[in-house]
Amino acid sequence: MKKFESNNVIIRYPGNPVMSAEKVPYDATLIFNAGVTKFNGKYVMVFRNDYNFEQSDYAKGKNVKIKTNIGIAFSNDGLNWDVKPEPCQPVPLNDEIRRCYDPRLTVIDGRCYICFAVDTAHGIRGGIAVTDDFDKFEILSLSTPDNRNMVLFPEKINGEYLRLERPFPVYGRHSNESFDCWMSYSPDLCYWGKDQLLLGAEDVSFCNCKIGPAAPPIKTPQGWLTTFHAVWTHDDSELDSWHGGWDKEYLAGLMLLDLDNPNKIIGIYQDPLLLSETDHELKGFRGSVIFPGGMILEDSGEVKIYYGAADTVECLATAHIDDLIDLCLKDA
Ligand code: BMA
Repeated sequence: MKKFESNNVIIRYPGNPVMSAEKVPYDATLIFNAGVTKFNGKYVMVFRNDYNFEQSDYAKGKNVKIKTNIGIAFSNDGLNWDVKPEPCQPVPLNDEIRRCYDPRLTVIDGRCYICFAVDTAHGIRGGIAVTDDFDKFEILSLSTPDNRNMVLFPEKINGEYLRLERPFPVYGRHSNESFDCWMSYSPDLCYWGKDQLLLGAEDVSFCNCKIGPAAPPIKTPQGWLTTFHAVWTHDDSELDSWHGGWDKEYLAGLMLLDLDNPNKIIGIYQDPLLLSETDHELKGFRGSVIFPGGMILEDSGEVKIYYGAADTVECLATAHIDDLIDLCLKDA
């Protein structure tokens, strides 16, 4: 891969990470890949917590059994967070549904929708639930395997709900992990169809593996602005990790979709928007992983981008909305 740098319109929050295991009042090891939104006047963060192990277990050769739950935090400023004393479980776990992770939040018409992945006995499924209080969740849909990284648009477009998603067609693509960004439509958030390819992995210069959605899109007068994740596999070198053998760098890309027809990409920034450069990003459970899960447009024009770093902590970077749009349109 050509040598890239995060674009200089991006400013990392000096107080990073905004969320980490130390701030969580229950068993917690890795806090990452959070969904973040504004709901009822507060910032809400719903994060993935992998626990029941620690870094030294790998050095000791212990049989690591990772458990996962979903934590919730609230904030008045998007920077300082109060974590709810107990984690939650948006989907009841059982012999079939074994783990829920990577939550993403979208507020539509005053209700908060949460997309998530679940590991099941029969494959990875993407789900959507709705909540009004982050206590009770109503499951609206669970896809067939294998699909995940679902994110919802914050309003109906031409009378339909839309989501971005990432199926993993292991038999149909030319390599084992060449996966793309798709979209589908729904009249009611339960039934999904009219599936369309949005962006192929081969069209992203900083990807030699797979891509998929990242944070849910935000609306701007110029179009739907959205991040995506892209993976570059380093066949020639190993990246920092707790478990060894890690070679996948996760980078964040940026694109702008047509307001009325989001299946049309108006502009895509040709370089990565954000890639691992700080210690929080380069070193951890899986170093060099950046995974945006929440993007908030403030009235000032500031965009807050929340991203999981090294599958270990949750970080924040900001940029001005006009600069982000310019990046998408400069090569259009
Ligand atoms: C993916 C998911 C993400 C994670 C990434 C890097 O397959 O598990 O949650 O951030 O790998 O480990």
